[in-house]
Amino acid sequence: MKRIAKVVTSALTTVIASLVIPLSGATSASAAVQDCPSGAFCLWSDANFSGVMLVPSSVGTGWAYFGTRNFNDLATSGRNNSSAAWCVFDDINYQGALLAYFPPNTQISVLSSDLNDRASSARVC
Ligand SMILES: [Ca+2]
Repeated sequence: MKRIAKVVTSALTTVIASLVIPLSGATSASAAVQDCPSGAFCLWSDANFSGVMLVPSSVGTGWAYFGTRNFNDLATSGRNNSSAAWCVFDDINYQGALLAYFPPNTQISVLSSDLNDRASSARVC
């Protein structure tokens, strides 16, 4: 009986440990420029690559409307880790003013106040 209890306790400990690891991983995430994957183009809602991060390159060579991820008119900083240039636009479907141009492997830590919180789409350009 004692041996069975020990095996059950051990199994429960393993299950609990496997439940705790994903939770702690999710809560420890904090946005930083290093979070932008290699080869990706990334935008953040706040200055200096902080706040919520959106990765327009994750859907291909363009993201036509940031509102699909509740990121419309929020971008404040960006990092281009890709070998292609990326352009950020004021309106959906790559329309409106060109707010920012990111040559390959460049970053903007804070968009100027007249361009901040306006981006609605981005694509390779
Ligand atoms: Ca906009």
